[in-house]
Amino acid sequence: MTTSPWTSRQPLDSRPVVPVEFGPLVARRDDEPMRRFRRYGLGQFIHFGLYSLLGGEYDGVRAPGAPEWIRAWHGPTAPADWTTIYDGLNESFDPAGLDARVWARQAKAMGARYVIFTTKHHDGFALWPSAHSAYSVANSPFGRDLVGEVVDAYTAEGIDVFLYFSVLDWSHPGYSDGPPETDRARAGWQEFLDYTRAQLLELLDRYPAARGFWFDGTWGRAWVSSYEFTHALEQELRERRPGLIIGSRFRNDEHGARHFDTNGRLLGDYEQGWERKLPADRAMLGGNDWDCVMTIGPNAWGWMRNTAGEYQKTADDLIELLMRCRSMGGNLVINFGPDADGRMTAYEDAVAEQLGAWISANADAVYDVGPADLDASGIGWLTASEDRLFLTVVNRPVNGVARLRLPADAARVPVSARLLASGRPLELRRTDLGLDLDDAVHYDTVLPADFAADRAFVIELTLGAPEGETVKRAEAWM
Ligand code: FHN
Repeated sequence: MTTSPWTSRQPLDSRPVVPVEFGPLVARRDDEPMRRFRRYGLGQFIHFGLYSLLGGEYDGVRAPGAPEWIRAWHGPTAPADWTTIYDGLNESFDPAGLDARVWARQAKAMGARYVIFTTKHHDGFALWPSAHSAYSVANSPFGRDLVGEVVDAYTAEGIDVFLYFSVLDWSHPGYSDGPPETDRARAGWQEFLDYTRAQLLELLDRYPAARGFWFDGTWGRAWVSSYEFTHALEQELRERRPGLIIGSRFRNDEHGARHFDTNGRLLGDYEQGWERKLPADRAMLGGNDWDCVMTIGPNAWGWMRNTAGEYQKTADDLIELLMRCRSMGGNLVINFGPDADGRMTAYEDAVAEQLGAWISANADAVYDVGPADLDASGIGWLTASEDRLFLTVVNRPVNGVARLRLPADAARVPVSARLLASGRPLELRRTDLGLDLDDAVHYDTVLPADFAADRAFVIELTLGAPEGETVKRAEAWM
């Protein structure tokens, strides 16, 4: 196992096993919710909250950093009394164009099978009328239960809902980054823990259709040192909602190891650290489930009014990322940041439409598939189902021949090929290059010269028993 980019975990067998009392509560699950998770393929992330009213700027001045972090704005460009101004935004929170059913219909057409929705981001503003905080939609002109509307609208479209919840909470006086050192701070921290637990149980009870929690903001040292509490709370959440899915960000062990315990075991149902990055290969994943959450711009999760100078990923970029994730058994979750009115941006609308068109034409390569573990020689990304291989071509070979390398003794090999979107049959050749010491055989799919494509396309290869064998000639003496 190779190490992950965000942890210092070592290959399991190179270190002595350390006693861990607050390690994983679950081993790799194979129940229906997790099997469903593996089939999702594409997800949608939505970042929406008070920060969406601002779009990353105030009074025409652009704040540095990500727009959803704007409350943390400080330094010479920050407006005077900035946090007070920000914290009062609930009084004008009333996104006039917000209709969760429009979001959900768009997500459905795009091909998303799950959504992760920000119930509460770092600012602490709850998008449901929480009984445990005055800082919520209940105290805004909007007044509606936005979390409930999202859960209902997406569930009605057959899209599973995961509740994003930030533990880091700037609105709670007891929240602290470092471990509390005075009696007063300890009491405040305990209040914060009670409040966090109460809100999580409240979310579970209010929204029985939600499939899981997507935790964030769990890096603070006080939270890390509260491992007994988080261990018990994870257990409580799982007991309260059997089948609930919890990612690896929620908690750490008693040695401070996050995502993975000190012995390298995953702390949750799936690996949740792949934020705006992808594993280089499948070996890095150590067999764990995972998803990758990705922004369309470089690093803005909330709406950004002015994106000048910031590259926005195209539908082509996102299709390639999606199929790269799928080729390694993961899901891609694309982030959307609705604007101050609660509407997706024109760019997001366009990307969603283009993705939807591509995915609906190539659905078999996207959803109920796993990795193929074959070398696609840089042509693209491979996914596999029971009896088919799907090669998503992103780099069309100049000679028009898409070559796949298989072990010479493979029990199942491609026996026919066609273009997935149109069904057009393609010529398939078995090619033995006759290289000395080569233990591979190649299957070449010939792309017709008259086949034009301006976007990635998928070659579907049906698998069957190999026919015929390479003639073995005597090797020359050397
Ligand atoms: O700080 C947040 C950020 O604003 C955003 O919510 C992302 C989404 O994965 N998570 C945090 C950083 O890990």
